[in-house]
Amino acid sequence: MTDLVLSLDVTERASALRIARACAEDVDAIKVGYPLVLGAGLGIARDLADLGIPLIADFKVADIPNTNTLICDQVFAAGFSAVIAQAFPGPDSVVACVESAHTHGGECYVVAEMSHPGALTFFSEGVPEAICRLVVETGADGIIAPATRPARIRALRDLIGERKILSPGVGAQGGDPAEVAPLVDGMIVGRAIYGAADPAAAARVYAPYRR
Ligand code: O7E
Repeated sequence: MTDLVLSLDVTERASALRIARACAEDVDAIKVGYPLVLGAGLGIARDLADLGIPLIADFKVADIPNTNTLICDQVFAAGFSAVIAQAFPGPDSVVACVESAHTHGGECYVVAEMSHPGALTFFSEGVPEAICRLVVETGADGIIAPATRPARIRALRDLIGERKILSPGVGAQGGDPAEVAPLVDGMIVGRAIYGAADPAAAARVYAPYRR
């Protein structure tokens, strides 16, 4: 039904590699963000990519177009196959990420609405819908939408056509995989897997929802 994306938010290289190796058969991609890269260095991306699992760079890129290009080019040179960008800097900034991604044969996802309670302060009143329109206009590959609000995933799905939805918030944030899996292209799960005593067994809990 959906891909399982492991959000590998540990900060030590050895832990990251141990968990990734243990879960390699049971996840479809690994999302790496600031916690791991700041803790272990960007070289962790190459180590993880060598396991043969697609890597998503969660740097929520949000700068002027030139800087976005510089960031994304480094991301793809490091071994990632997708990058996540913020929409609020505007269409030219998103286009810079999309062009870098596509030049490198990768993908670019844009945050449409976040999963935590406070997200509704700014991701409200038509903003996620406007971001979805921007995603279509810029040729981005998909959006990030909240597993904590399945009704919002359904609403945003209608606006993005065939583009993909990756959805964080299953597990520790309370999102229900049975409800979310049929709605999205990838469920992003972090603490419920990497924080478990047996991460591989925790990842296999989601096996019934994987395509
Ligand atoms: O709650 P967890 O432990 O399952 O981790 C969820 C991960 O998804 C974590 O890295 C967090 O930073 C990220 N995330 C959200 O939880 N909510 C969002 O709205 C957006 C993200 C995110 O990763 O954005 C880009 C995909």
